[in-house]
Amino acid sequence: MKKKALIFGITGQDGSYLAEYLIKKKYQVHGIKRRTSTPNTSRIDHIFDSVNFNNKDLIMHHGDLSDSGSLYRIINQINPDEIYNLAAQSHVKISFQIPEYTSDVNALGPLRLLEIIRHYKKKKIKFYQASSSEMFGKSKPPQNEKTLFLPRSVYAISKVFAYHCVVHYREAYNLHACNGILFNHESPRRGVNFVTKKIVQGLTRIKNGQQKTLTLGNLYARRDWGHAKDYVESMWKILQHKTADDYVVSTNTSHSVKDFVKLCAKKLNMNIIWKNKGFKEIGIEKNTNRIIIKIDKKYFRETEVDNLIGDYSKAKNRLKWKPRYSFEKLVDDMIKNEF
Ligand code: NAP
Ligand code: G4F
Repeated sequence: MKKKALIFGITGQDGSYLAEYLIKKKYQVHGIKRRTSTPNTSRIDHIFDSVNFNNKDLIMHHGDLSDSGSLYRIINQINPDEIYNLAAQSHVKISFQIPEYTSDVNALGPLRLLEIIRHYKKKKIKFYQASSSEMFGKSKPPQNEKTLFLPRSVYAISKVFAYHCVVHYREAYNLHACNGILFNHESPRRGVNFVTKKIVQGLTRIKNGQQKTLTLGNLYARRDWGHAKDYVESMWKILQHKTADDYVVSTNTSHSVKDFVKLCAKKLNMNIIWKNKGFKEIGIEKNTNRIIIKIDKKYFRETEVDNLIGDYSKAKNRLKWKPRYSFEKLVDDMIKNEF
């Protein structure tokens, strides 16, 4: 009999890659879709029959992390072996605008799932929680599993709450519950309001004459960027280990937002000359002498996470996991998809 995996957040970047990965591993995959006024399944339409709402490998259900009844009904109906909770209000900047909603979904959502699993009688369900490097916040890099959480946004605070719930339910009720503390990971399927996708899409459009300027926020924040395809493999590996535990998943390198812009521009044969400082900083394209990069303070956060570099030694040693995509290969893959 096929193992059953239930993915919350299947319509998102990671959920879509994880669904593909688990289908290849011969799982029967179940996914949760929240109600939307227009279809939100574009990332999984190639593996999902949207007319019949399922196919034999991928079965979709309507549900919402803020609705306990739907979570209980779905888990009981499916009787899954593994649950991956990737669902979240995942945008850090937006969590400054909708803090209560962010907390409800990101903090109470996983708590609701853990409570249902705790009382579940049919089998021992393995649970994966999408924790985040944002939890480290102000802690100096490199960050590992022992680094102090010093969160800088309600998004990060909500993830810290969920992280501790996972550890608590593991210790108090012997649940096989694990945290993957994933550093930033991107792909062609990344949401358009995250900085990497915004840069790749913006510069490609400028190159093609479809857009004049790309307006960004803090160019000097540094992130440890990996590829989502590599990172979903770590999620599965985390749940297969006989001992439930928490793991950092990262590349152990960091680049600034400006580095990302420069590399992307170089790959598109655009030569940028930088002028001025602070909010007045601009990027001018040498060939056309036009300003193509501008800064707007509306894209800055009230509190920023300056530098993230993950030390993934534990995942490497125990799970035999390591990233395959370099920073450069990631940028190549994202650009390729724009043409
Ligand atoms: P994403 O593309 O924004 O996907 C989020 C998913 O959650 C979507 O499927 C979304 O559904 C769903 N969702 C949102 N609110 C929901 C609710 N109330 N009930 C049910 N589903 C809901 O995010 P991602 O980049 O794939 O990230 C996956 C998870 O990893 C998130 O929890 C994120 O916080 C975490 N994480 C991400 C990164 C990263 O760099 N990507 C790093 C560390 C941790 P819709 O499609 O309907 O919006
Ligand atoms: O792409 P971002 O919005 O990602 P951020 O805030 O690091 O969060 C992502 O990674 C987390 C893991 O550490 C996840 F938990 C979270 O769910 C999400 O996937 O911003 C990256 C950096 C920030 O420092 C931001 O200030 O880019 C800077 N930035 C500069 N200009 C911008 C922009 N960010 C966005 N979104 N848009 C800009 O125009």
